[in-house]
Amino acid sequence: MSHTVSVSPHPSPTASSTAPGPVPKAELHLHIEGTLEPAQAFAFAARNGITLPYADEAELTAAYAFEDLQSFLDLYYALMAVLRTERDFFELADAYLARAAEQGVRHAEIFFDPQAHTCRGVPIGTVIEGLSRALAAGEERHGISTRLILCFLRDQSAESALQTLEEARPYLDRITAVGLDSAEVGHPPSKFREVFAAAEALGLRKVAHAGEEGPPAYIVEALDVLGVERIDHGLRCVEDPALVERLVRERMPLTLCPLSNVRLRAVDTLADHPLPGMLRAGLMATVNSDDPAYFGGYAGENFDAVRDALALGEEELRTLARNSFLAAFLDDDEERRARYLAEVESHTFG
Ligand code: ES4
Ligand code: ZN
Repeated sequence: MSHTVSVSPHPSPTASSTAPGPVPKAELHLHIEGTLEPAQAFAFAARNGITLPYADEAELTAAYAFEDLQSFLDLYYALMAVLRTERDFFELADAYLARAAEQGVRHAEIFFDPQAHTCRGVPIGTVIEGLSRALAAGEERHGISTRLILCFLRDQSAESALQTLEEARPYLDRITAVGLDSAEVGHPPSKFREVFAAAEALGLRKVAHAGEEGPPAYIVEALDVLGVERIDHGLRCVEDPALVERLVRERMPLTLCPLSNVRLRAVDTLADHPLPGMLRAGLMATVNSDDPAYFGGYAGENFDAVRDALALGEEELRTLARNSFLAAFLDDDEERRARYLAEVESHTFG
């Protein structure tokens, strides 16, 4: 062999950055409480003097065999008992941003559930100060721009949602949008007409979970009654061809969460996920992680899983990444959106 290979003791930054990494993407459907990893839950429990009803991480992880949305939510709310201080919320969000950055996430719009904390006596200010401090440092510490989305629990009353919006008033400079999550069936979007109108009047953007377990009619209500700008999940739109046509025409973003759909049995297996047909139909689909600590993966694992199970090609993956930035609430920073979109177009898949 006559080639001379120069080996430098420190790989140059250019050499390592030419290796194809994960495609740059925005995460638009991520519940920060759903990033609570078993090890972190035990660590927070220990320092807050809380005893979890599980002997160790393995026993806790074994409880992650869900039957449906409600069986997941029961554990999700129970484990939140370990989140008590501003430090807990800061560390939770900072740890998420670190993991997301490794997987090519450049921008994250993050849900939180204030009512799940205020009902336990944790003040909304503790939650928002901790999360927003981590998010504000996200760019410098992890190279990720962020937005914060306050979600109302739809299985709580409309009055409780209104009171939560009122409690959040002093912190609205930290909040971009409101959302709607938790147990869907029996709690249609129209129940929250008033609070979404109030949020809009305060200058907040609007999203809502719809069509995860609930029927396509809930997606229509979220659009027509709440005036949302993205549908979280929206999976069941495929049951209503007229609705699909409308969503395509309006270029309405859908924040799909494939691994969540498998774990909560919205689809039988990942190979049965309707994502490829949704893309072919022209729907503005995005791929997200929902509650990554519970559902087996962060944004990168969700991208990899759909690529492998659904045989998505480079152009479909590029479309998903492009859609994520097009659907992001970056209207106040179009230069940044353009930079992210240019990165997507020039990305080389490995
Ligand atoms: C959620 Cl997967 C899902 N659906 C509805 N609400 C939620 N809150 C956290 N994860
Ligand atoms: Zn969700």
